Amino acid sequence: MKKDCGQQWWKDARYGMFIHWGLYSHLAGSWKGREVSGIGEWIMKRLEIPVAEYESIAADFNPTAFDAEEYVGLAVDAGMKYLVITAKHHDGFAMYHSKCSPYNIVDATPFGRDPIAELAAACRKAGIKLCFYYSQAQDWHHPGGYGYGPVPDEEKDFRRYLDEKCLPQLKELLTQYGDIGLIWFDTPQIMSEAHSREVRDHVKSIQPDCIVSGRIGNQLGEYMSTGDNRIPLLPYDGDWEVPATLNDTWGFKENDHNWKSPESVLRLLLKINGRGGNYLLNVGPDPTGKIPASSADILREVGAFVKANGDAVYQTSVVWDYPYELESMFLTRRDYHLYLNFLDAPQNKLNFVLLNSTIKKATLLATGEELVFAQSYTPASRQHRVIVELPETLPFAVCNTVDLELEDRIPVFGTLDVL
Ligand code: JFZ
Repeated sequence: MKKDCGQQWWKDARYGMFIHWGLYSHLAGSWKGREVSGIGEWIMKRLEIPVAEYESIAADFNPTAFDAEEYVGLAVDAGMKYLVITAKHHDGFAMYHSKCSPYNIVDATPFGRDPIAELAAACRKAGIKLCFYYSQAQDWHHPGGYGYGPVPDEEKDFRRYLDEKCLPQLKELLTQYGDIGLIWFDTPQIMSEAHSREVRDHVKSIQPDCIVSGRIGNQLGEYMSTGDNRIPLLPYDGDWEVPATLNDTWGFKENDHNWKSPESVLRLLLKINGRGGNYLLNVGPDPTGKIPASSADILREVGAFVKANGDAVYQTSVVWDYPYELESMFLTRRDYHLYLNFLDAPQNKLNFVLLNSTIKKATLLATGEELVFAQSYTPASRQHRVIVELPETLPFAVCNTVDLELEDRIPVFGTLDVL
């Protein structure tokens, strides 16, 4: 069945911020001199830290540099429209004030503040949609949760976990912080269809407009989530999102400096948008509660482009019948407009084939400057060609956008096989 999340704000948003933040952030990727390989938020499981020892991290967790306005301000500067924060990851620790489990940031740490309440206020002020990640199946702290070490999964009383923790915590999250855009469920593992349905219905009974993400399990999510940085190879007819890291971990690791360049982030964003998807890009706050400067710098640089060229990003629809991929130009579209997002332009020209629609006008999107263009047709090869002349200096170093206003509401493309 075609996935349709039913929420226009999400379809229009196209770009969001993922935040992985929890007790694991305090460890920054190592514990007792051992470094975790791979993703940092899995440190408890990967290094087999006993529950009681992992719990004791809470006593030292004091991320006083956390500033909700700064997080939300960064999302705004980045051009992102929604924010998904880990309310509870697999480690079972609640990053908000939970009344049904004392294992939470307010009751178990010297920090004592509820960052989710602070973020909710900042998001409301800035017009950013607040959303939660919630690990509904894995809980390494509750005896009934999948992955809880001391009890084999086959012997888990998952019902007890659902009743004591998962369902009541979801209720808290959906009643304590105003309207929630979506809940990003994850790793359903062996959850039965009845359990996935129960969790989904529970969310909908409290906030009917809250979207239930792809990984609720048993095909019951309202949109499709891909793997980390993975773009579907074939067109996907429905709502989908790519969750993606900026380096090689979701939770902060002090030794992971493998940052993607602003250029590769932009390439991903535009490629995803052109194929009709949303891009959910992750940041991992450090032990002090700050988003690393290297992440913030990348997001701001990409954000400058996105803000000046928002028409080519937000509210865009899929352009999927363009017959091949261009190496350094990404097409996006929106009502009568085809956007040519290009990373480089030899001889100050864009020169490409197979757009059959008639162009009414060409402008440089960021400045509104009108551009000279020519369209030609070669009958022998049945090939349409477009040449757009660009100004000598362009506003952005990495990527710029030409806005083609077309006669057709949906662009018509030729096919390669006539060449
Ligand atoms: C999961 C989590 O285990 C991980 O810690 C992080 O939160 C990430 C966003 O989600 O990891 C997954 C789950 C599914 C896939 C990839 C990573 N997948 O389907 O490709």
